[in-house]
Amino acid sequence: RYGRDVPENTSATHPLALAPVTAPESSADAFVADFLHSLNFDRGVALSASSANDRYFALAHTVRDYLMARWLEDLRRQKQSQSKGVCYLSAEYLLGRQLDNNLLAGGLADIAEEALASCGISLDDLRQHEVEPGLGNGGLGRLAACFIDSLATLGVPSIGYGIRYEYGIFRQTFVEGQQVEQPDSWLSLGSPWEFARPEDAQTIAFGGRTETYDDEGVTRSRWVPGWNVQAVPYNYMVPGFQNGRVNTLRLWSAVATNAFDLRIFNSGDYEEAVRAQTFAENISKVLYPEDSTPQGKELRLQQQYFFVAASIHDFLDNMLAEGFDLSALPDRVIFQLNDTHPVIAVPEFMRVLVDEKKMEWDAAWAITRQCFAYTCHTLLPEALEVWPVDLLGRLLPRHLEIIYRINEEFLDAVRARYGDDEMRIRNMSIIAEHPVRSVRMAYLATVAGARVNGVAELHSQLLRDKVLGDFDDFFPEKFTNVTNGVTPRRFLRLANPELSGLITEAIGDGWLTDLERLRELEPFAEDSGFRAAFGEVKAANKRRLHEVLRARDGFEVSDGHLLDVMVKRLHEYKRQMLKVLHVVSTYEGVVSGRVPAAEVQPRTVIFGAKAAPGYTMAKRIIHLINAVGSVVNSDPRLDGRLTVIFPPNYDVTLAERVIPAADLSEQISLAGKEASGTGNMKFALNGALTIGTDDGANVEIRELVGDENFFLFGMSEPEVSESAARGYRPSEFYQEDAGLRAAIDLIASGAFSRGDRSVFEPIVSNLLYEDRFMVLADYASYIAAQERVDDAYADQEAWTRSAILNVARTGFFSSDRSIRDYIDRIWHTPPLA
Ligand code: CJB
Repeated sequence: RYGRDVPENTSATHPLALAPVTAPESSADAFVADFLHSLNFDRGVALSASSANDRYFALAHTVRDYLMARWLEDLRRQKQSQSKGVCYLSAEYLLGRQLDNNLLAGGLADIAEEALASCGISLDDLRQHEVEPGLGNGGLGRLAACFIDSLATLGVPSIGYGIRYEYGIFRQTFVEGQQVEQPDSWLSLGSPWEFARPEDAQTIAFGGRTETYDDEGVTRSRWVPGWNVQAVPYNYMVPGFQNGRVNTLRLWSAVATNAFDLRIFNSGDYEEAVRAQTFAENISKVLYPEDSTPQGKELRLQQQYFFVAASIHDFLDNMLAEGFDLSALPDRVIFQLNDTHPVIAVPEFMRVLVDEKKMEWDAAWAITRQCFAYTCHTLLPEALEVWPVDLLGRLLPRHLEIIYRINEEFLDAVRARYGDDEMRIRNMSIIAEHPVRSVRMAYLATVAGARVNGVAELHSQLLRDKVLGDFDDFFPEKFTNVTNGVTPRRFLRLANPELSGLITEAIGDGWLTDLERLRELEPFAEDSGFRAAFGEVKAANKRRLHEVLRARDGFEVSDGHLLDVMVKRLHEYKRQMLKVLHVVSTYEGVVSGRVPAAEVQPRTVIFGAKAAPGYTMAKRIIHLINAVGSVVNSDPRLDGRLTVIFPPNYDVTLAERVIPAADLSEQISLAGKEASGTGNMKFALNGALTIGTDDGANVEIRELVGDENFFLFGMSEPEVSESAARGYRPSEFYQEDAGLRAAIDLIASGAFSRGDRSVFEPIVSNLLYEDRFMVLADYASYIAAQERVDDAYADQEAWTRSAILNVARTGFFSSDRSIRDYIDRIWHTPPLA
């Protein structure tokens, strides 16, 4: 489907330039020739002298060449058709490795494997060579990566815009059980997937002041910036799944406008001469390793403005037809704001329309309100981004004026509706007065956006009821839900080839682009032969994971264990602590002699989690997990029946190995705190059963798979709210529950810290006296649910049946469905002709 009938270089003058751009011929022999050509001519080496990196690059370039003709065609069509498209604005794209995805999308995997084998090269070795671009923190960034895959697969005219961080999410190592961060220099050997386009650079201004001036009798405002940087775009192909479509991801890199000051350089002050360069280039230097808690850092605001300003100008300059009537923009583009990070795009867009294009304010505002939509990804109040007015005014003075005017007019409308209800006005103002005067970016996005969506049913409801309740009252028509999804190409087909093969054998391969068809697997749950094959796939995935963990980290994992997995960012609301208490309770039961080791269900618990470098409590919890692991794993009294493994540096590549092997998926956040979760979907689709609270998308997973195939525990969101309102006292749970008390006391005793009680004391006292996320309140219910897990796992036939039903019933969670929902509920984009 990536055939050869592609566009003509219609504007060129040489007769040969009128010939179609042709894709190479798809055969193993042709592939060998192209691969060797790339090795010789792009890398400048002979096969016999080539390094693994040379071969990986040559392979990637060959794959690129096969996709190129379609990419050029799609770029041309998107520009020519002028139909409505999506600009997805996201500060993060957690892409994962590209090679396999692009081989799959291009339908080239078999040919490439055969071609390389004929040169004595293993495709698998080259796969391992790729350093994944970790340009995101966690769920939000991975969601953006799944969405661009689905946009391309569905053929939606779209472009993803973001930042080309020179350093992505840090590499996590453990030193004596504690997290140590190393820079992620993913570009040190270059990336074969990117195309620098310095000729499309945009100049991005900062600082300075504003002024008014007389424009032929009209008084206008303008920005007189203080300094600027160049935003250089890098394009990445985003191929659809075997549909001949290739979209674009465009990531911006910051470069100094003037590389250095030659006069100062010649005077010998080399440091000063390059100061401006360093300053400018810092903007895209490193991804902020925060997840859910914004850091009020000036550089972060610079990053945000840098990429959205570059993206808006890029779209207006390069994607619109000559003489485009700007009042038609709402029929041409929708800018989707992935959380609050890109929200500064709203005043930038207004500034362009009003100051640069000289449009009337009201007309510009009417356009803006239709051209943006906002996705909120959180419920934690502290995660709603705010920017101090001082900082924003210093960095972007004209934008601050525009925000003030938007707010003034909005509050006038609020007054017109509700009268002088000062409390309400204060609560709804885009400008917060306390503790410091700040701009509330989520409110700005809500006021400006045509639509505001949450990322799971419960989350969207709580947004309407609580976080943005006043806004829902004022603009009820804006609020909608789009439940998250994950791409089945990466997280089923590529991550779990054995299960994919089994599914395809049973129901054909239509499920890869129509995931609801997994329903057709339901009857196979009753088929003992299928169950046996399914069980064999799980066992093979476990063996494969064991090999990876052995090679990667030197872990030895036992066979025959229930594989219990909790992988996600380390955050108190996600409650890794609850999982630790379960492990400690099991351990304590055996070593105290209350439970014979022989009665313990053999389990391996795998954790994977990075903590934000400045998040002390999260880092302590990592330390505790490692400490518990080293004690539990080496205590002979457990008879090898309980193992805790915490491979460092959990990333997309490791996720693709861990998830297909898991039996049990831990989704145990306090109800009302996890907006959606997407790991939960990946596990269910790969046949793990979930132990989870009624939170985020767990609610929808449970509804779909059925109560009997899901281990529910814990308080519901209304119960959590009631408990908080009554005044939550965690120590009461400690007093009343002997098992809980024994587990906490064991941690407090220094049993996991060589007798030093001080090491984990902050964790213990936090649990006993604060416990903001109510770990102790849900402990008993969690332990009871884990006992149900043990009982269920003892009946392997029934367990496998449930696992198959999890796969069969979770097709809803394809990101293709999410994108269709965005199209129906928010974007209203037609498919590209
Ligand atoms: N999320 O990953 C992040 N980072 C944030 O700063 C805020 C939210 C997560 O987004 C995911 C995608 O929507 C959600 O599934 C997840 O619940 C949320 O925590």
